[in-house]
Amino acid sequence: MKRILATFAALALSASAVLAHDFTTGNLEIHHPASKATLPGQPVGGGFMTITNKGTDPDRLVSITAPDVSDDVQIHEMAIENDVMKMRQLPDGVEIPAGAKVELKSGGLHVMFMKIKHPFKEGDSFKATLNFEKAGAVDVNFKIEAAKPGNAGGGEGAANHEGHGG
Ligand SMILES: [Cu+2]
Repeated sequence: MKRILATFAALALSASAVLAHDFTTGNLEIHHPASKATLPGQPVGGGFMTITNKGTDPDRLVSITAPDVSDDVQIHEMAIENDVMKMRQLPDGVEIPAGAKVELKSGGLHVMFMKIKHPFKEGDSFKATLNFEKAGAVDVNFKIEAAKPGNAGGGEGAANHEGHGG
């Protein structure tokens, strides 16, 4: 009986996960891939999401493709070097340790869509494929949100991206 109840709970959870804009593959759960509307002339767009690894083996987000919006999608991290906040590309991608939740967000790890083919407009969305070392390719949808959300730090992240010429 306990087992049946647990199954029902899992079903209910996965149903609500769909509404919350989540994508699942094997042991990986990709929560709410989102981008931000770009400012006029802004050549790059940021990408944010949370990846949870429910498995017992680590995996790795190796690369991302999104040919509708960019031919060069990179994985970046923000790091402080000599008191200056800098972005640097992670050519090997991001490790998703077993049991861990890895957050890609403003001011930290993030996806960068270089030389975007058209401006990102709030309310739009675009397709992308996340390529994991073990889980393989996962198709997701990035929702484009307002450029400056009400929370502190969001505007700062957008400003940092703006100055990111390559
Ligand atoms: Cu960046």
